[in-house]
Amino acid sequence: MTLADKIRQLISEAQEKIAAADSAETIEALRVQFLGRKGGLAELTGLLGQIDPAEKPEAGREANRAKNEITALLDARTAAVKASGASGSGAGAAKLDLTLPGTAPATGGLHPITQVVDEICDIFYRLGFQIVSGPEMETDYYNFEALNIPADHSSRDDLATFYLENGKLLRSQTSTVQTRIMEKERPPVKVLAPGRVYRPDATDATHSFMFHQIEGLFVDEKVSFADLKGVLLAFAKQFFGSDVKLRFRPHFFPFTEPSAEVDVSCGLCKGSGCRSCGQKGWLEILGAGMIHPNVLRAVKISPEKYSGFAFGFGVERIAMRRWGVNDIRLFYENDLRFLRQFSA
Ligand code: 2U9
Repeated sequence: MTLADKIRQLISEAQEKIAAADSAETIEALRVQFLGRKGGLAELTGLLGQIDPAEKPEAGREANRAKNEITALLDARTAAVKASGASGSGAGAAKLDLTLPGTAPATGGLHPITQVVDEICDIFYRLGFQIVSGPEMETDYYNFEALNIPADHSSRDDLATFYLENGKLLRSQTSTVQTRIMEKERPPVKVLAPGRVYRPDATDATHSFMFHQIEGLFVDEKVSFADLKGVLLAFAKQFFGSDVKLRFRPHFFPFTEPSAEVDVSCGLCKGSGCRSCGQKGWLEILGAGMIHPNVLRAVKISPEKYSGFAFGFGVERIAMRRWGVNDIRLFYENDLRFLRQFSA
């Protein structure tokens, strides 16, 4: 056996022993055994001077390889043993304690607004509504014109809508989505459009330049105001609780006629009046009405044959009611102390 063969044998022996080492102490002992001043490799390289000069170059190369390889194996094994937590088996050494409670991995949670949107979509989905979405950058036509909003209406003012340099605007309501759907599809159309809307309001505790809306719409033959009340009551009972009551107050919207603002009975005082509802017993949650004939005509649906209802609400407002949040800005500040309170 040449000296080079002996060195190769030493490498295999080292590989085997290092792979089986399970503590820092054993690894250190192997380092001394193979690479120490009086170790296996030193002993073999000490023989270099006595061998046939023809065998020297190969033996020299193998000796170098042995040093590098064994060092790398020892280092890798040290890292592996450290990572597994077993740093030693001797007295005083920390051992892997399988009875210790584990460290829970850090997990995220859904944003409270997302939670409310998901829950509301879920309820309307079960009532037969299809969930749809559309662009946030819109045209004047879909945001105003098709919705029967007159040219001089205050919501068209540039203090009420964000106009863009490309002639488009940031939608100020999600009704744009339903109009796009009605253009493409024929009744029955039963859709729910959740999404972000933008209005250049000065930011304060109850206003934000961006918020979330959910609007729904149902168009078919013989859809009546009674259907609207039935659907909204079914929703309110699932979302707020089965003993909730609804109150419809007459209102005006250009895109619905007749229109109403809808209140829910206060969940705290059950209608008798308390601080939470400002002694009124009712909380306003949404707007609704029968789709204006002009809106149906704009999408070439005959108001003589078809009718429909629509409704809309602000998600932040409902989320604030649900959790008693008193400042809308908290939803957008990414403050984990606030957000963590909503992770399920
Ligand atoms: C089409 C036609 C009509 C959707 C409706 C409301 C009433 C409403 C507001 C509630 C608070 C918006 O977020 S908010 O500021 N919405 O009161 N929205 S009826 O009517 C439509 C929708 C689509 C084609």
